[in-house]
Amino acid sequence: MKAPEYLATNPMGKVPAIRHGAAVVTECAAICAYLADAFPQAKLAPSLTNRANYYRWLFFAAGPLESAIINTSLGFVVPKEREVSAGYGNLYIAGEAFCAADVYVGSQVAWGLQFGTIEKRDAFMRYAACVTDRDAYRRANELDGSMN
Ligand SMILES: N[C@@H](CCC(=O)N[C@@H](CS)C(=O)NCC(=O)O)C(=O)O
Repeated sequence: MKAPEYLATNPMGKVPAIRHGAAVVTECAAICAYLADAFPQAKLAPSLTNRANYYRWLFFAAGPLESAIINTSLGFVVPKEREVSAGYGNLYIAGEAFCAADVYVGSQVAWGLQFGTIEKRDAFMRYAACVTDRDAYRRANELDGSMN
């Protein structure tokens, strides 16, 4: 990736990069958007009137999400008082501790995994485990069970 031939394609020396005719595209999100437009028959780009969420998620994943994931993997924690300056704020559903939003979002995820309506991805499984591996969750289940 640092060889001159590859640097001629992507001067940053990073992957991925694609060449399509005369066009060179780097950056994952840009590649996705480019390919969706270049091959409309695949129907991967919504019509212009339905692009609000499409753009939001492409840009969110490319910017805040990538930063959050890399920063976390490097052990960099945004100081609480500086979260307003970070595009992603923090990694919690709401705030920095378990809360009612986790109860509800966690229940939706756990039920979805149980009923097969949510794909069993590692991240979803880990999140569901955090929510269900709690004394309060076990107590609530016992109470539910005793009412049958
Ligand atoms: N923001 C870039 C990230 C690209 C990136 O970080 N690629 C890493 C691999 S995941 C890479 O090529 N690292 C090798 C290097 O920098 O030498 C994108 O969305 O494509």
